[in-house]
Amino acid sequence: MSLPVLNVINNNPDPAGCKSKGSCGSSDGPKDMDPETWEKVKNHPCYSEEAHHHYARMHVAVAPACNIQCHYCNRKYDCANESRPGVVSEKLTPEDAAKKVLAVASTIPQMTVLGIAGPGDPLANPEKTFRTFEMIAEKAPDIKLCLSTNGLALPDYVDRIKALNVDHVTMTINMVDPSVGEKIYPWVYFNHKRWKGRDAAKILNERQMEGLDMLTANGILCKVNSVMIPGVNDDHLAEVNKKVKSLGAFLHNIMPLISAPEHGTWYGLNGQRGPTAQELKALQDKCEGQMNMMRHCRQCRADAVGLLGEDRSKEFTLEKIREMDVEYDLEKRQSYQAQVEVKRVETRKMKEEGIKALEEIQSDLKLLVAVATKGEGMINEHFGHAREFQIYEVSRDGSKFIGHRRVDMYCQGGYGEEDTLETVIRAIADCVAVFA
Ligand code: CLF
Ligand code: SF4
Repeated sequence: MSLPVLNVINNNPDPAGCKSKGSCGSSDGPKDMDPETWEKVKNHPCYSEEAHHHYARMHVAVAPACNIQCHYCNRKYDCANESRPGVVSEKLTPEDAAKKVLAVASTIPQMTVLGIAGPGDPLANPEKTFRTFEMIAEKAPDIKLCLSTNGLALPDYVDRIKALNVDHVTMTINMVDPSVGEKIYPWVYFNHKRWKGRDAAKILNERQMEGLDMLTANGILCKVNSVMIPGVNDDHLAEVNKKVKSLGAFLHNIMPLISAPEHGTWYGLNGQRGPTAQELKALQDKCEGQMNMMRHCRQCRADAVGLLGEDRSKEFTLEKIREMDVEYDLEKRQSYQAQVEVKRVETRKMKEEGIKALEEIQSDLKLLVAVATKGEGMINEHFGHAREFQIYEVSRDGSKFIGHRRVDMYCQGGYGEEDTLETVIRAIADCVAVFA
């Protein structure tokens, strides 16, 4: 049986993590957000934590080249700024990409966002990136356009981004101090020249700050991604957070470095570790008072398709989409999304009632709980079938999504796998309850 218990412990419609009690349930958006911004973020699964239970995004891998080198990247794979290392995407021409978007849009009506996030840097491949966006803006105008970049070329393209109504730009900013940056970036290619060391980091930093300033001035929402690298920039990211907030960034997504020797990255080969889940949470908590933090990122691949955390890319390979009979039906999409909205409003109402019921409780206690879910904000997954648990911090104020922990499936062919159980228990050992 599926239970809508997440209605009570989740679904703050405010991507900003609004703390005001009972005021966040309006379908018009949170009180502290202007309606124009709410309109931009409400169906974007990355910019709104609540939306990610209902709406999907897709990426098209049209941008192979990159103009910088990050120590956590191996060029054989996708851009690690928005992707797990070790993942390779099928590269597409803009024409194939447009066909793929229409094929996905007609199969998955809750797909609302098209992102270009690699496999290299979209703005190091401007013609392919913008040609793809142009075709989608023309053929599927209801789909939001989203771009992820390292920022080096950004100041040169803000006008074009604006002209195409790309409302969402993500920039990976790992430092605001070149002495930290030189430990992350061995070189950047700028003005027909390869720059190394501190000079390279200085150029990157200046271009990123200029780009962020320009985006904000043009009313384009900017999410900042930062890779947390213990011993390199972990103590520095609070300063990055302050700086990007002061320049008007909308959301900050601090992601863990994923590093292993088999990825063949400089960090992987040199034994650089990633942060633990607890270290990541502590840093996110520290920055949270200062600005909106994203905690539901899945570090998806450059050809990801589906809800965050779900991978349907295999259903839409080049070979398959070339054979598909694609019929883009705007009306059908809109009517499906209208049903989703009805569900969302109901869910928010139940959440408000749940929060009201807590009003009498006098306690500052905060507890972590683990939830097994297949999505849509429901507790609807078996314990043994869960491939991940969503972690929530619950208190009398309601609940806050903290992150997800990947696990191996406990149930194997109908039998519990005791070795796996041990690892599941370790993954959620800091939680006081499991909802499944
Ligand atoms: Fe893609 Fe990025 Fe747009 Fe989202 S992803 S380009 S903002 S549509 Fe989202 Fe994926 Fe995390 Fe990126 S979960 S890696 S934050
Ligand atoms: Fe790799 Fe992306 Fe960094 Fe370029 S920006 S080096 S593709 S991680």
